[in-house]
Amino acid sequence: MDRTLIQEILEVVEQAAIASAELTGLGQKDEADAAAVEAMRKRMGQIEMQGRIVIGEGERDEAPMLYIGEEVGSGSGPGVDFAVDPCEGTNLCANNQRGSMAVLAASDRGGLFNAPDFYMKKLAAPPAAKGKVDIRKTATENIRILSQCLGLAINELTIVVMDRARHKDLIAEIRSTGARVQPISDGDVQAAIACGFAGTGTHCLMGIGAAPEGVISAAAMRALGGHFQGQLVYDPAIAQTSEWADYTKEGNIARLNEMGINNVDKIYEAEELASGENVVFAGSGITDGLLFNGVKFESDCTRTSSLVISTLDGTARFTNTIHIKDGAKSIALS
Ligand code: VTB
Repeated sequence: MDRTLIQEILEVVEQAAIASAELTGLGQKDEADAAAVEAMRKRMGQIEMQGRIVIGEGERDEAPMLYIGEEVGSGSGPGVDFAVDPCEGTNLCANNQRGSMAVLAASDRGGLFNAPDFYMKKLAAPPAAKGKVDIRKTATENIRILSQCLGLAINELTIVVMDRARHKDLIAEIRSTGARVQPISDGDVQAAIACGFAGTGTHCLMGIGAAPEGVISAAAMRALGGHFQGQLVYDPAIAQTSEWADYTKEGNIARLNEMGINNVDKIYEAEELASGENVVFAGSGITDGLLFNGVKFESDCTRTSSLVISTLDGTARFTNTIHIKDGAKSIALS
């Protein structure tokens, strides 16, 4: 991977965000996802690389495009692995709510964990708390550590947790410490990355979300120097999801073993989930969010707001792009 790739990767997420944003608020989550997938794949095809999807829209028989194992790019050039979520927060997009974005992580060959389509317990925190908070500790202990590391009183801390039945006890425990809980309906990638920046008002992400999204969050946090740990969740009694109504704990363990994951309780550090020599995260807002705005359609242009975090040059670049329409007559600065 080299630095020229960063610009192309930015354009990939911008195009996906624009395609999804055409459908914000229309209640069409699958269509919004499909539009983002198609735009992402098309732009990736123009990049000189031997790209490969390691986390995508599903297995080959479930997804027509950006399926796991799909080769993307021109077919010559550097080998690059991608974890993609072309429309992260499809419900947020369909309902025109905050926090939907087009995201991907990229790395050298073999540099991203091939996460199974399972759940993952996650802990994200700012760089100052990296290696100090620990997913093995209780929420109460981690909140005390966070308070010390950040120099903030416990009641000044905001902990984001996905609003799910499985988190009832976790939310009660966090509140019992005096810290504030911010429940979110979807979009734990944005919440995790927001912990990496001071001033977002988000100090920690706790709880269980999806594993593939965990790898994308981990890539961003590794490049930022923030804290991220994940542990796969295979017990339906813990995940409490209707999607696992017919699954058993034993059956899930067997599925993980078949995928080559034998230590099913392993705790993964950010550096293991995104282990490549170089790691790039790119995200572009579909709807407005904590990190950047969503796509704005204007008569003479379309505006996108994005973030690329890269270990290649040690940068987090916030970018506002004006996509000029043919015959444009007047484009405001912002
Ligand atoms: C999780 C979360 C994502 O969808 O995948 C969630 O990581 C789905 O969780 O950010 P449930 O199965 O519990 O509903 C998102 O919120 C959006 O893709």
